[in-house]
Amino acid sequence: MVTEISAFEASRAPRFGRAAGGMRSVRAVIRSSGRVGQVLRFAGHFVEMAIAMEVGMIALGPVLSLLPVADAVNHSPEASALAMTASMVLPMAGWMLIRKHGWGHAVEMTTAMSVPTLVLVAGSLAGLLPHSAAAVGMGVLMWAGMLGAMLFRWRDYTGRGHHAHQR
Ligand SMILES: [Cu+2]
Repeated sequence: MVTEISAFEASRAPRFGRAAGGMRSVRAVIRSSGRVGQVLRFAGHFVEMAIAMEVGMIALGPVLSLLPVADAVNHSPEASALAMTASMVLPMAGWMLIRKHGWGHAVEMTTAMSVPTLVLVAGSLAGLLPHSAAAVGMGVLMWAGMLGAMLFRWRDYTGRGHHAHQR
């Protein structure tokens, strides 16, 4: 019995060693200045901001429903697209400031993510576009805007550690 356990432990030990080594090399790749490291850090920043947006949407939804504007938001596709964009973009910008990306980049990304929706809302209210257009701005163009703003600043969002983002 004892020998069985020790044999089991012996067989597992190298596996843990390999796993630890694997973790170390994953970290080394993430920190490296190579292409793969850059892409991983870029993707990491994107995921962080996406999480801030989802958390904001989930957290601010109930708050919004308590406000006097709730009725307008529920009945107007334009108002609901604007409210949802704000509830996602503002926490994203806040998170960028916390992560020391700087005001410049936060404002730039906020603009890239909000302007398409504002344009579609304006067009919809003017009767030039269908009422459903506003939701396209929020659901698709907001994410495209975020990705675009990040690609535009590729070097800043692939930098190692958050100090790389400060100018
Ligand atoms: Cu951002």
